[in-house]
Parts: sequence; C-alpha cells; structure tokens
Amino acid sequence: MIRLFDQHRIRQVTELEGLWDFAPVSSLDEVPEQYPYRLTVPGCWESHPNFIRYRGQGVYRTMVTMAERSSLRLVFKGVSHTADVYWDGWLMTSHYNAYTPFDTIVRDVEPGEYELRVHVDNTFGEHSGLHVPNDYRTYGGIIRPVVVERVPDFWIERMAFTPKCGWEAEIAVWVRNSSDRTAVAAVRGKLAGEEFDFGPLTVQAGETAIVARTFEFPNAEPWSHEHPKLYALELRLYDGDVEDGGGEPLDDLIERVGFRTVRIEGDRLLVNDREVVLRGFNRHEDHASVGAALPLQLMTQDIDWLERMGANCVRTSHYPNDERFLDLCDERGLYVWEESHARSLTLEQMSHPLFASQSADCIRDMVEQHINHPSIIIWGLLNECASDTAEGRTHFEAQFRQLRSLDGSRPLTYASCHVFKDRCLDLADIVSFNLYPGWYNPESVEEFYRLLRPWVDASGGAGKPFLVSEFGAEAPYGYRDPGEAKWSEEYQARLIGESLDFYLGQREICGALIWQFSDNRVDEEFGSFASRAGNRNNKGVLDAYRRPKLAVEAVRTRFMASTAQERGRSHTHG
Ligand code: ADA
Repeated sequence: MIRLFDQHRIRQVTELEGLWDFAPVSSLDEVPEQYPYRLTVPGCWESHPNFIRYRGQGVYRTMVTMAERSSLRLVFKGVSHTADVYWDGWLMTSHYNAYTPFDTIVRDVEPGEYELRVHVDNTFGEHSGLHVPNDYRTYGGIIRPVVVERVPDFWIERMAFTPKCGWEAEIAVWVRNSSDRTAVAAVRGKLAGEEFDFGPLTVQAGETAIVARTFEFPNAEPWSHEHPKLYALELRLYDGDVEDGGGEPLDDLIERVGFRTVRIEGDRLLVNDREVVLRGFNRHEDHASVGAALPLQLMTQDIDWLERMGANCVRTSHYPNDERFLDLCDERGLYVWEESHARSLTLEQMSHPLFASQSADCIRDMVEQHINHPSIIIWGLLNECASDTAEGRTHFEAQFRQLRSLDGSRPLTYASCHVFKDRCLDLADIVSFNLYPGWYNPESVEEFYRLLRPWVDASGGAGKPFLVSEFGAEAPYGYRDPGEAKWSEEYQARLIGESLDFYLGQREICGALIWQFSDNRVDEEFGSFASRAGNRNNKGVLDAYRRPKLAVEAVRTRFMASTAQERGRSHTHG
C-alpha cells in the first residue's frame, strides 16, 4: 500500500510490491550474472538470514510488462541509502538518502517486457555525509514502496496547500511538460464543496510551471488533535488549447488536507489559535522483525500504542518518515514534528564536502513531499549537531533560511544538547533541548532545568516557546530490580514519571517528548554505540517487538492527567 487514500482516479498507478530478485555485489556498478535470492520489496535486506548484518552493495531486479505504449514515471519512496536505477539496462537516475522519495520519467515505452534494476548501497564513507555510523541503524534495501505511473506528456507533478484563517487556502500547482512542444494547460480543483479554476498556464517543452491562487472555503471545518477532519483536494489537468478548456482531463492528483493554522504567540504554541501542550514521543522507524520497513499493520500498531498512552505528538527523529505513517497521524490527529536527516554530527562531520548539498536535498524533498500533511506542525533540523560553534552556526543559518523559504507556515526548531554552550537559539522559533538528568547527568530533573533556564533566556531563547525534546532512561525489556537499579524497568518508569510530573507542571514549557517510543537497533561499526546492550538503544518504553515496559503505565497516567487538566483549563476560559 502506497498511501491511505487514492491519489489518482485518472492516472494509472501500479505498486511494484512483492518478491524481487536480489544479488549482493562488490561495487555499485556491477551487474550480477545470477540472482540467487528473492527479497521482499518494500523490505530491508537484513530480514534475510544471510544478510542480517550485511553492509555493502546489492542489486534488486524485477520485470515490468507494458501492454500499451505510454510514458512511465517510476517513483521510489525510499531506498537505503544510495540507489542507481536502471531501466532496460540504461541508468535513469541516482539518489542519496534512505528517507526521501525520488522519481524518473521513461518516455514513450513500447509494449513489451522490461527489466528494472535498482543498485543499492548502504556503506559509510566519503560518498555519504548524513548516513554515518550512528545510534540508529542505516538498513539496506528498498525500504519503502516502488510505484509505476503511466503519465501523459503533460502532468501534475505536485501541489502545496497552505490554509489560512477564515478559511482560505493558497493552493500552488506544479505542472510538468515532458514533451518537445510548448503546451497550454488548464487546472481545475475541488475541495470542501467548492470548485475552482486556476486559469490558463503555459508550460515550455521539458519544463515545469507553477500556478498559485488563494481560494475561500467558507464551509470548511478545522483539523485538530481532537477533531482531525480531513478533506480530499482534487486537481484535474485539461488541455488548455481546447476551445472550451474542457474535454476529457489529461491527468489528476488528489491530496488529503486539513484546515488548521500553527503560530507562536510569545512563549505559547497555538494550533487554530488555541494553546497546545505537546505530550509525546520520539520515534525511530525501526522494528525488531522488519527493520526500517514497517508495513501498515505495524505502523498502525505504533499509532495505537501512542493513542493508548494518551500522546498527542510524535517527533520523527531523526529523518523524514514514511508517508503512510504521516497519513495515519493526519487521520488520528497526532501532531508531528518532522525533521530532516541528521543526528549528532560533529563539526568535522558537518565539514564533509557533501554535507551541505545532501542536507539541502533532504530538506527540499521533505518539505515538497510532506507539506500537505496537517499533522506536521513543526519542522526540525540538525538534531544535536554543532550548534555550539561559529562554523556550525553558518550551517544552521543556511538550513533555517532554506526551510523558511520553502514553507513559512510552520514554526522551526532544532533539538540541542549543548547545555550552556549553544550559539543558535536565536535562529529557532521554538527552543528545544534534549535533557538527560538522572541518566547522563547527575542532577535531578528540577535542578537541571533550573540551572539551564536562566542561561537559555540570556542566550537568545527568552520569550520563545521552550520544549523538552528528549529525556529518558535505558531499560532492556525484562530487567527488573526491586531496588530500582539504573538500567532496570523500575528506574526507567520512575525517572520518566518524575520528569513528566515536573515538565508538564511548568506553564513555561510547551511540551515534553520522551526518548523514546520503542527500542531501536544501532550501528555496531562505531565505538560508543557498539557498547549498547543487545546492539540497541534501549530507551524505548516499548521494546523493539513492542512489548510494553513498566514505563508505559507511568506515561499513560501522566499524559491522561495532563490532558484532563488542559481540557479543564480550556473550559474555564471558554
Ligand atoms: C541523543 C540523541 C538520540 C539518542 C539519545 C540517547 O539525545 O538525539 O538520538 O542517541 O541521545 O539515547 O543517548
């Protein structure tokens, strides 16, 4: 399944899921003579017993049958982490980053059977600035869906929906002309009982043109955590050269959108002009049985656990997530902090020659692909990177600038660990800190916060919303100790409980996100993560199979109580 709703009624879409041929190879351009394995797509190659710890290159192959002549758009939702795509033996495109989608057009394909090969690499080294040995595993393989779309010469590439109070919305549409002649298009849309027209649009051969208009939607109902009302926004593309602008539509695109605003007023975060307190989790896309390639069933299970614990927010630490997970968040009304890909990169790692361009690609793809999800209320970047240095700051400035230019409708943040040293707090709309008192730091939760807060206020953070973006403790599932020894489930439950009691009790803190939702596998190549028990970061309140630890109940009671308190407050204030 690609999305939780159909994106097209006109364009024909086929998902290439199932078993593909697979062969490990020793370099990315090697073409295997034989394919001894059959691996599932989507899937991680680590799911096969021969590749549980494989880091290297591999080639996936499948056959695609065409019954009629047509141009094709091949869409890859995520290949970990580098992909070369060959159609019928020709290299069509290359892409870096496991967590962003990419596509390529194959023009005028005649009826017949064609070989589609994807050469995949998950190694670390000079070619990789963002995937480095880390506290989460960079898995290998085609980890998200692959889609073949039959596209006309003239087609809708994407759209961006930006709601504004009232309700109004700016809708921008990107129309691509893959043909050799200039074309005129007409785009029409339907949303929330309204029909609208964008007027004529001329697109040069081989180019993409953009049209953007603001329309009114007086009958729209707002989207929120409590009432996650979604609407289908349907666009149709017509040949604008046809006299009455009519005829049969050439192409279409459907997105699911919600009417909501996000803004900051002083140190408050407001959704639809109402203050929200974020109660939630950091989550890695990782599961003991399937690695990073969670099927819908397991994603839904995660959402059900989040709901059961009373969470209203999830942070996609530390990379853009699968669209189906974001679709689920839209449906269930979970607020999302989505962040671009980077975790704890040192200044030296940020000085990697590819770091800036690979980050810029990731930010662009994340915003372009996910801008229509109402659940995303915050964009984040550069978790625990070198925001404590002048050189690091130049990267933060550049990335904030890029993110703001792509979407001015959501607040921006980054999670810092540089207590008393950070130099970038002034750049963010929300100040976020990862705080580990009781785990990495000896102070109590309250002591640590009281030490930190005046410094934050004096260092660019004054008057801004403050969010505790991570806190927690490690507890391998089943390690119980009546003396509440560090590393036991009891210790973890107590520390998380105490932290929530304190953070959620402070009006000046706009949210607390627990590190983390479930345990995740780590890269074993690098010293400090190699020492993690069982090769996992065990700070999940669920283990990697989603077995609940004692902390689940500690969280549930706190989140429920805080929700009830918030409801009480909003009733009192009307
Ligand atoms: C950091 C980091 C997380 C995780 C955590 C931990 O704050 O952002 O990815 O590594 O520490 O468990 O130490």
